[in-house]
Amino acid sequence: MIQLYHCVDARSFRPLWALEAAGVDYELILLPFPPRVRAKDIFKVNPLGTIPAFIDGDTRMTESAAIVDYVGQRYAEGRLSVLAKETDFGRYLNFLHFGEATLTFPQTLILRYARFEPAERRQPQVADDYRAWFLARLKGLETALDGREWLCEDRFTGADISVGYALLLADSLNLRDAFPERVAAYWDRLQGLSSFQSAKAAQAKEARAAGIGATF
Ligand SMILES: N[C@@H](CCC(=O)N[C@@H](CS)C(=O)NCC(=O)O)C(=O)O
Repeated sequence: MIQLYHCVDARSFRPLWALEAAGVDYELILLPFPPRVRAKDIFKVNPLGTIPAFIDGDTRMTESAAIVDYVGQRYAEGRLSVLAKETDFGRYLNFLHFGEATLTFPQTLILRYARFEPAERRQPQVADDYRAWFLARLKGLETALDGREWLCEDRFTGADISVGYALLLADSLNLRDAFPERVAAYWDRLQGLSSFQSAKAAQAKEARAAGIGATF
């Protein structure tokens, strides 16, 4: 069975959401954050010590957006992935990567320098600068959502999961009130999806069982 190593609301939420959307069986292994320090067995499955770690037979993957596309192509019969023959193929790839490379990266600097580092190493200026960076990049998303409910092919796809996770993280960083109008409505739509809610419920169930609290 597929195994997913995950921390509450971390990037591994992307593959968890994709697995729920695809309706595939999987084992969820919930770890305290950061696993590199608090669950060192993670190094046995991922030499980086990071999550996600995703195992499907001989396949091992550690990039959240790539796993979303893998699950889509292998287990969701092209519903979650946009195929090369479809109109929005390029747009799909772009937003799949935009979610991680452009929208999540600046938030990791906010997290690190405003929350995770000990008080003497915090850098309020860095956190402020990357908050502004992130919000500026949301303008691209606001434009992309003009006249569209979902990012590609008029259906919910892995691109929405990738970008949607970045919005989840931003919400937990109290940036929700600064979302532009269409982005805010899109984030509400994403949270209303049964796949989003079942992914949240699956992580909450495992977190309770393992006695693990919120990450952020
Ligand atoms: N680009 C990778 C990043 C993976 C990553 O850095 N994961 C974070 C969690 S959101 C992590 O494991 N951090 C713990 C650490 O760095 O010790 C992805 O999209 O999956």
